[in-house]
Formats: sequence, structure tokens, C-alpha cells
Amino acid sequence: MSELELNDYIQAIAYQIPKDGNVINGDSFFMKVTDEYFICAVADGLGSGEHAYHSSNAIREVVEKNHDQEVKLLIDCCNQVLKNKRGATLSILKVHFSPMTFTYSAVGNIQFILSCPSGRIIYPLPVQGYLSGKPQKYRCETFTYEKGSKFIIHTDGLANPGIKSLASSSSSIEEISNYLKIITKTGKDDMTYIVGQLF
Ligand SMILES: [Mn+2]
Repeated sequence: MSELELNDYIQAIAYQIPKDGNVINGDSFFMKVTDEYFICAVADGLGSGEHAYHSSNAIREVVEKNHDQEVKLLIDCCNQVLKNKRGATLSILKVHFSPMTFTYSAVGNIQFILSCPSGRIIYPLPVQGYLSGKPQKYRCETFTYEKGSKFIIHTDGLANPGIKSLASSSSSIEEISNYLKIITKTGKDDMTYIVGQLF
């Protein structure tokens, strides 16, 4: 499954594939572009299959319904929705085109990198653990970006893809996406990635 979102400020490709032998993917993602912002969320339900999907999909629905809200509020709403469900890891990226800033927050092992054409690399570290509906501390950081910056977000179904060098390379996001698709063929876990470029 893959999806493409674009306007004058962003181009992004999302792709996901379930663990070998599974029909249901325990990861979920959401992407939305407006004239002012781009928001995406990637969630990885603990374990795999149906119960993992219930958690990650509940997160997707929260972000879909409230995409106009800020990241700090969203991540807390996502935590709340996991009460009495299996836990999940989550990463939310919100890009504001006009001031050219982005806010990022993550809990758990979803990787993110943004590489600017000047060589600046932004690699915010997630808070360890996972969301489970219990009170939790979040880290929510805002950075500036440059025109042409590329980013990659992926769940742990993609092992050591070398995203730093990929995001910094001159490859287009289609080329990066095709490369990631090829190296995920092993399928030991559900896998989701989003690759994008900002203009
Ligand atoms: Mn996983």
C-alpha cells in the first residue's frame, strides 16, 4: 500500500507492508496537506496483527479528526485513546510552511531524520517506551528547515536502512522510496515509512 501527498510546499510518499504471513498491519499512518501545513503520524501497535492494529488505528483516527491541533495536544489525545488497549509507539510531524518550521514529537522506537541542503541534519531523539494511556512525559521540539529539505520516518520493521546518508544523498524521494521498498522484503515485522521533501 502506498500513498502520495503533494502541493507546492511538500511532496511525500508513504508505504506500508505487513509482517510476512499477516494480512493486517499493526502499524498505521496518517498524512494530510493543507495550504498552511503538513501533518503526518506513524504509529506502531505493540506486537503485530489485529490487536496491534486496533491501537495504531485508534491513534490514526485521533490525528485524522484533530489534524488542525498542535502536536503537543495531539500526542496526549493519542495517549488517552490507548486506555484499555495494547500500547503503541508514535511519532507526529507537523510542518508549518509559512514560517518554515516543523514540530516533532515521538514516544518509542520510530525513527525520524530531516536533512537540509546546507548539510544540517536534524535528528530529534524520541522519549523511550510506548504510549499506554498512563500519564506520560513527552518531548516536543520545533526546528527550522530549508527549502529542499528531505525527511524519512520509519517504524522498526525497517532495520538499519542508513537513513542519514539516504536523506542527505542527492536521490529524489521516489528513488529513496524505491530503495526502502527493496530492502524491506525480509518482512520480520510490520513496516511503514514516509519519505518527503519540503519546498
Ligand atoms: Mn514494529
